[in-house]
Amino acid sequence: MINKKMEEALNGQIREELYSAYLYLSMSAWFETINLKGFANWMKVQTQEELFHATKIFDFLNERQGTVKLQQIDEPPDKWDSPLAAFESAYKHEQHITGCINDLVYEAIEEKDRATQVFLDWFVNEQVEEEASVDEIVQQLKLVGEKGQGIFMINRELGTRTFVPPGQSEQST
Ligand code: OFO
Repeated sequence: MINKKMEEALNGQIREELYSAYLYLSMSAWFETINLKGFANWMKVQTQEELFHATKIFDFLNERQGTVKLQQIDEPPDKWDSPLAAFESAYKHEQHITGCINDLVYEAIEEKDRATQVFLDWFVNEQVEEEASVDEIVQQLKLVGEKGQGIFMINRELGTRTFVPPGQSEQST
């Protein structure tokens, strides 16, 4: 059975993951308003990834006879200055999430909760992918600049992304 301190920390992480989903869904909506449907698609798939992360912790807490307590989720921003600004902000957010996961690992070590440590390994690896996939798009956007054909090429490529539950197949980005 999971202890109360760890349970509380994991419930906090469910909120973080649901906020990530909310943030990327908001970015998807914004990309729709500027007619970059490929970017909007990428963000919608990212939303599904985040819901998967939240649900994975939800299931783990239940499995460890913990209690899931869903918390209030903040309202995300609803516009950005440019596609690059949105992806830079997504990258910053992923770095924040990596920090949250690392803090959870340190807490699990402190609590001598070996099962949670092993569980969190998946998230540690996932964050490496999360940061890398967002950074790749940031770099592409910097390369092509804010306007012109380059943006539409990236838009086309991002439009092909589909949701594959993490760990079940190849990278979905
Ligand atoms: Fe984007 O990795 Fe979860 O939050």
